[in-house]
Amino acid sequence: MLKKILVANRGEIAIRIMRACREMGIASVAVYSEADTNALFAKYADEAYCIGPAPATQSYLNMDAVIKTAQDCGADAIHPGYGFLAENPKFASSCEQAGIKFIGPSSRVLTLLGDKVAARKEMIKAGIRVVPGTDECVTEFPQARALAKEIGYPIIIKPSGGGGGIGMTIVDNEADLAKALESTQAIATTTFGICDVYIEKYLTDPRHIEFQLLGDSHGNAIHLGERECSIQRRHQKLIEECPSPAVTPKMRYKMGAIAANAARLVGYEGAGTMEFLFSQGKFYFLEVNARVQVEHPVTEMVTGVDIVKEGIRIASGLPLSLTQKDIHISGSAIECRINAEDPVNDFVPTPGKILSYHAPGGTGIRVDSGVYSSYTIPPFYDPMISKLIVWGRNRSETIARMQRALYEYIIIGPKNNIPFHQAVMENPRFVAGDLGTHFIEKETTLLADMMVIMEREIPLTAKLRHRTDDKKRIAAIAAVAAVTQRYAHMERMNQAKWPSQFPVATREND
Ligand code: MV4
Repeated sequence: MLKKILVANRGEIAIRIMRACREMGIASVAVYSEADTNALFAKYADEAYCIGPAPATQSYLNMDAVIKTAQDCGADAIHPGYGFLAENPKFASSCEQAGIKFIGPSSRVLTLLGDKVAARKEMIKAGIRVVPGTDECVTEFPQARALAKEIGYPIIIKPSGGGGGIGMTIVDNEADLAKALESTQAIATTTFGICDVYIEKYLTDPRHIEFQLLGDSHGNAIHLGERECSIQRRHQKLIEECPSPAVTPKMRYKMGAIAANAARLVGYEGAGTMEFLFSQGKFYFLEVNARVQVEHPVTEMVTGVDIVKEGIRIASGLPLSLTQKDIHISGSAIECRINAEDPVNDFVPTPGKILSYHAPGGTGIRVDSGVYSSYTIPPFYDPMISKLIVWGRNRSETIARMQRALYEYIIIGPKNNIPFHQAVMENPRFVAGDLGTHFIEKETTLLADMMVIMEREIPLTAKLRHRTDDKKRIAAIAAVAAVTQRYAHMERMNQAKWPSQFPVATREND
């Protein structure tokens, strides 16, 4: 088993990984930027080292600094979490060369899956249905015109070096094709350093469904069911759930086996996800996310499997602790990403100081976060405050419980998207499980619904104002302190005794 893991990430996922380390008796090391000196993850770790200034390019993305820190402190592995260096084949191979275990797939597999055209070909070989489209990347206009005509409009042009939706262009007709091809190639070059693009048939408002996979170094691979991630905005997922309301046990059994088989074929090691578009009862392969994902907890809640621990076991060279037969889906789980962003002002990020904080609790609640009361959310990184994950025996119990948890959640300071989540949890289409990737654009009443919800009942936050309003609390403490000091002084002077009726500042008089 690995003995000491350096976590090359920040925030809630860094803590998530260190929690797994602690349960497994593995020492944890944090690396942090100058902006994260007071972050919870840097305190939670057994050791913590500052590796550079706030911008990620000078800290969390600095491969040499991360690897050197691991060598200096004697870590035998690096866990990359998600984002930053997680799917970087160059980083994985640098770790391999430095004799440090990269917790995730090999650099060979990362290279293969990072090239979306190559990944498509590999999945076709494994017998997986892909969206109708091109087998090779497209460079010249005449070639693109012929292929688009064959596929049929609308089509979508995607950068081969990308993924996650960045730089994709939808084209409705041949007249727009030349310009779209040129601009997508330009974006691909500037964003990913590779000008290669490919063309797919554009599916209108499909569902986004992904399978959680685990593969080990002994040739075993299993799936942990699917997640539905259709509620997203500008390629940012906001709500995820497991299982998908659209997937039957039979479909899960069949598609899961196909996905796990493909993972086995490519020699996939660690935790990963296979993304599909789901349209008219059919799955179409999109891409593989070769990392642990933000939304992995919903799968953990319904399967009971600790995905991060399994990833660490796999990286230690151990076989999976489970077979496919051990995996059972029990109940339903939903995750709401609680972000520091203003939902009534086009979701602009609102980093800043958390003046008061109280997370929900009780049956079926899990909160993964990296914040605390008085912590300042820095403006340099993504503005996620926490992930609120709720489990229930069935989807309606989960929704009711999520509504209850959102009611309990108190975050004073930065504006946040809790009202947005409250509006979605009451939305009839959401409650019916009628989801699609264009859900937020189509549900045009969400903004007005938020306003109604914010006015409707006195929130717990308001009822607890005397506890959560910093100015009021400080005034109350100051009043008590002033009186205490005065009597202490009088006692010292032996001029007075403590009165039996001690004057206490009340809630109303401060
Ligand atoms: C698509 C698609 C429709 N048809 N591919 C977005 C995330 C990335 N993993 C793949 N994405 C999509 N791929 C085909 N063939 C729709 C999306 C998509 C999307 C695309 C462009 C702009 C916004 C989008 C929002 C959700 C899904």
